[in-house]
Amino acid sequence: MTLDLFGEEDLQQPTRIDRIGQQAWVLRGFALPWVEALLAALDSVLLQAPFRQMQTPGGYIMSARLSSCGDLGWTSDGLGYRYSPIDPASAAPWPKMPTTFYEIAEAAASAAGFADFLPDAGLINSYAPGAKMSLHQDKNERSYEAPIVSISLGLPAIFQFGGFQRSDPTQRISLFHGDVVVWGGVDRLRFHGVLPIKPGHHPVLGEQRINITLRKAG
Ligand code: MD6
Ligand code: FE
Repeated sequence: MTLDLFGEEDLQQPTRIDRIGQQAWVLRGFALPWVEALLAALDSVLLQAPFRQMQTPGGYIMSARLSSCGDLGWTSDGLGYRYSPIDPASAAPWPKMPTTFYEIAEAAASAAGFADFLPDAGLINSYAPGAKMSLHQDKNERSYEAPIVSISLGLPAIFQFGGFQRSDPTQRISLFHGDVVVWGGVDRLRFHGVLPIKPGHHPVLGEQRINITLRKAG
């Protein structure tokens, strides 16, 4: 047996954890140990299902571009939002959920107190500078029992985390490359959004922020 005194584990920063709700947590840098594998897997998903712009049910064009992977992907056609097993752009099933996505989802959920999280939908948002996400609730999933795990990559964002009414006050939380937000339980239906992304250049992702949310939708 060899003693690995200075293995990778020993060189990692301990994760900083910020609590933003009773069952909502920001795990700072949590995805960094996986980030190379994560980006490679993301490239492969995006080759099969490229980012596209979508329309809200109100007829607006969303400023963030979207793709999906897993058994269920997110579609919006002006008639409403829904999860679908088929990517309307290719008329084929969504790309498989990469192993790295499962690993991060399970590890982050578990660190936040949610055991055995097994997502079936991975939503991928790309934000160019100026793009935003208005306050919304994630409520198109069949059940709200499972948490949501959200991975931030690239340019930083200011995340708004509110209450159960759109007009409730919001916390503003900066999210950086590698940060993971996990929320569920009593906080699962809180309104949240992303303020317009500030112009900038990220050394790995360039002029872009990518957010991956892993969910149990079906
Ligand atoms: C974003 N995220 O961070 C947008 N939803 O770009 C979300 O809308 C979101 O981060 C549910 C849970 C976590 C999230
Ligand atoms: Fe959301």
